Amino acid sequence: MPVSAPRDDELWSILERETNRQNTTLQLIASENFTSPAVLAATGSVLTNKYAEGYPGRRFYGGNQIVDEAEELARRRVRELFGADHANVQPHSGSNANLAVCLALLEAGDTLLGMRLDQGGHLSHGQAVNISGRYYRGVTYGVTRSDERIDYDEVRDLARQHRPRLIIAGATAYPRLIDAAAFRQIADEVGAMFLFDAAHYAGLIAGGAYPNPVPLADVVTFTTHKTLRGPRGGCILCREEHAKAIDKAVFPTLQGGPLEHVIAAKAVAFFEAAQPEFASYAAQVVANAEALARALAAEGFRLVSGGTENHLVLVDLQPFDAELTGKAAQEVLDRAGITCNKNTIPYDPRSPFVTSGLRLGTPAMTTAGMGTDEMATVASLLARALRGRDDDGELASVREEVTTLCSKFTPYPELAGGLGTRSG
Ligand code: DSN
Repeated sequence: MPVSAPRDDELWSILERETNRQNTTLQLIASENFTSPAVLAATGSVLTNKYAEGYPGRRFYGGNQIVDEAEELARRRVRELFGADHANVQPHSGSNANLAVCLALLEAGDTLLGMRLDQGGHLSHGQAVNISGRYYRGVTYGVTRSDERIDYDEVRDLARQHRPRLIIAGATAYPRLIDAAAFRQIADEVGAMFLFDAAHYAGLIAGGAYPNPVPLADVVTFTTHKTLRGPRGGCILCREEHAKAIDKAVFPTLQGGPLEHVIAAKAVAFFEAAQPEFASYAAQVVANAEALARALAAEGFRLVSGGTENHLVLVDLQPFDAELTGKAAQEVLDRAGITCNKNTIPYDPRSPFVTSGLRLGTPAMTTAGMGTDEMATVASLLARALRGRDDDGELASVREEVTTLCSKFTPYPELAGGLGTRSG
């Protein structure tokens, strides 16, 4: 009897409405993207049915000959893409990837040095509320008040003072390039290992639009769903000397059965990122961010660090409107069909739940086909919505223009008429 199930209209209507939301509103969240139909198909494939604890050729269940090929393909492709000695493609997320690195390289109580969360770092880089700051001793560095760029002198001073076992570079809301060579030098000086968390930059690195940290770092982690445009998940690249410890930390220490359907989709994304068109995409993501930055500045917004060198801009709302918080701006923009997230800015006077900033990224809009001309339109729509935030008519008018713009840049036109797979 073939596999079947009763119709689930309740869930499928949710999926259809979310597809419609993604097709008809502007996606400016810097860590989001639109995967290809091939990535979607692999994620929804029969590989979801297979248990495969272990690694290719060394599994704890039978029937893994074909799954092994998929995981091996993903490992080979990602090693080649970034020029890495070793790859582990099993982490379910970026946080898991970072925790696995800590489990592999540190003992409980060891010190790690990472970037402050409220200045652009990440929870998993040693924040007190995260396991990385509970099981390990997290020390944090930040950006200068003057130019809002990473304060490498502070990183060096803290490294000398605290002698961390691991130094972490990488950020979620930092619009500038990170100097991996400077981190390597500091790590060498104090005898620390160096982890570069490239979650936000992996696609830019693969496309040649951001310096590759792999030759400089002991370990590089990243998520596959941001600029890299793959399925939601994590990945670890490391030097051969750390390979065994990393693999053991991912399985069996941290995770159980790997998500082989997601690993297959990662293999698809690595293949796509190796194509020449992906280099054009990565360059366009950065060009679009620069264009968006210029247009926002012309609208009266202040940009943290004065601009951008990557895929995102961090907007300080205070000079635009001293009363406008990041939280209120995010809510207003949602009503206007513009999706983004509130974000603390360096030395933010407001709490992380309120904030004085917005983080805006170009990866998704660039995938949808938008260029620098559209970035000027996006900045103008965003400014209009925020200026007219108490005027329902103005918000409705912006929303209509957003819909018109998105109708020319629809990420999933083939899904616009419905998903078509709901019946059993
Ligand atoms: N949640 C991701 C981001 O938005 O940057 C980081 O994990």
